[in-house]
Order: sequence, then C-alpha cells, then structure tokens
Amino acid sequence: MSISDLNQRFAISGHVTFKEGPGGLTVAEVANGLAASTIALQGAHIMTFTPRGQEPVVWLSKFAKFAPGKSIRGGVPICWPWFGPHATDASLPGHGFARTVMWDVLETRAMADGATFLRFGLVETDATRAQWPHASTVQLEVSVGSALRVELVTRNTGKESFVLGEALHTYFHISDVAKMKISGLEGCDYLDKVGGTARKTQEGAIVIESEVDRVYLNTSADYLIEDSGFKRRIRVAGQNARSAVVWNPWVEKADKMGDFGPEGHRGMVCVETANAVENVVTVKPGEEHRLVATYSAETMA
Ligand code: TA6
Repeated sequence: MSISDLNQRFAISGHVTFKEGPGGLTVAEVANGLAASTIALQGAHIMTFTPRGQEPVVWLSKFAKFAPGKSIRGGVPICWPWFGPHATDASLPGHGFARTVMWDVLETRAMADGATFLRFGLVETDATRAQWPHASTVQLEVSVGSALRVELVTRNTGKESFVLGEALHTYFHISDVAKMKISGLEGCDYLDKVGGTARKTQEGAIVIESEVDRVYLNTSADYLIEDSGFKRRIRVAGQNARSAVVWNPWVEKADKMGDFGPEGHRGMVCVETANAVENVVTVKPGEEHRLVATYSAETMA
C-alpha cells in the first residue's frame, strides 16, 4: 500500500501518520499527548519510544543502517518464529525472519486514555513459507501511551501443532552501563553464552562490566532496569514469557558489528521478553499464543 493510501485508511489526527523514513522505509509516526514513537512497517519494528518530557526509553543506534531486508540496530526487533540460530538449519537467519520482512497495517485506533493503538500483520510470501511451513498467522499489537505495550500474537490456523521460539529483543536507552543494574532475575538459572554455553544461577542484581549474553530460564517476575544516571527505573513486565535475555556486546563485539559506533554499547542494554531454548512454546491447532511486554519508566528518588 502506498504512503498516501496508508494515510487515507489509517492516519488519525493527533495520533498517527505514515511517511517515508530513513533508508526509504515506510514508518508510522505516532505522536499523542503521552508519548512519541516511530514504527517501521518492515519488521513491525518499533524504532523509538519516548514518553513526553522524558529521555527516550528505547535505544536506537546513531549508526543504525536502514535498508530493505536488513535488521535495524536498536528499537524492538521481533525474533520469530525462532530465537537465536535455527534448531536444524544453520543457513536460515538468526532470530527468524519476522524482523526483516514486510508487515501490513491492519488497524489504528485512538484509545480513551489518550494512547494510540496499532495492529500489524506479517505478510506471508513464498520465502517466509519456505522457512516456516506451518499454517499460522502472526500479528503485533502496539499501544503507545505513557507506557509502551507490545503483544505478539501467534495463531495456529492448521491441523498440526508447531513449536515456537520468540523474543521482543528490546534495546533500552540508559545513561551509562556503569550506572545501571537489573533486578528481578535473582535466583534464576541462565545459559551464559559468553565463551561457551554454561548453565549458572544469578546471584543478586545484574551489573554489566564486560560482554553479557544470557538466556534466563523459567522466569516470571517483572524486571527493573535501575539507572542512577537518569534517576529512573524502567519496568519490563511480561506475560506468557518464560525466558528473559540480557545482552550487552561490550567493546570488541560492538566494534565488529559495525552499527554501534564508538562506545555505543555504553548507552544501551537489551532486556528481552522471550520464550527460548527449553521454554519454547507448543501452539496447538486452533490455539492462540500471546507474548506480552509492557515498558514503563518511573522516577527514582
Ligand atoms: O539476544 C542476544 C543475541 O542473541 C546475542 O547473541 C547477539 O548477537 C544479539 O542477539 C544481536 O543479534 P543480531 O542478529 O541482531 O546481531
């Protein structure tokens, strides 16, 4: 659909318009009385989220590359229908294909509380069907208000069950990694992916002083990103999510990736709401599975 068709069908004054964004990507530009957000139709990728009068909550690399078919460094990449490498075929893209293919806009709505609601649906093609030969649909529901609520909805429309891995791979904007700690995962087992894959147990809050790449398993609580530099706490509240991934590439890996920029790793941390590794989900015929994350920021004394 062209940008003018999108605006005719889905723009709402005081809430959302559609335009050409960086790299020629079509974006939904949300601006209401509570927050602003930019969402690319490629990947239904939430690129920014900034509550009114605050620092951005979501981090987007200043060196992000925007191009058709390429994942954007930052924002909320959607890992679907698998997380990390594919279980049996190493030639398939890491974290699945949902973040790099086109999604349609299905609905926009102004909410009674001033938030803006948007619903996107992944566009199936021969290429997606070749990678995921299961009868299914996947939609992303986003509410942009004083909090950002994201719901990834997978439906099994076929006659066979399938196994799904998924993550909302959210990059958070922090003042400095040295001024940040993450609580809520104390006592959880995790797979430490730095230098092998060892199973460990989290003791105390998470402090990041070197590369961190961990999949926490069988989780349930809210996670709090406490940032003494910005004097704020970002709350990550998940539903139907049994894993959490915490990632910061640190210097060497970020330099190799080429889209972080110098010292880029210092201003971000990924805290991902997920179902991964032993927490993958079986979706039965006719069933719907809904992965939910709500991100809100609170001032710290
Ligand atoms: O979620 C953490 C992780 O899987 C890391 O291992 C790291 O490589 C990262 O995601 C980024 O992956 P990407 O494919 O976006 O470069």
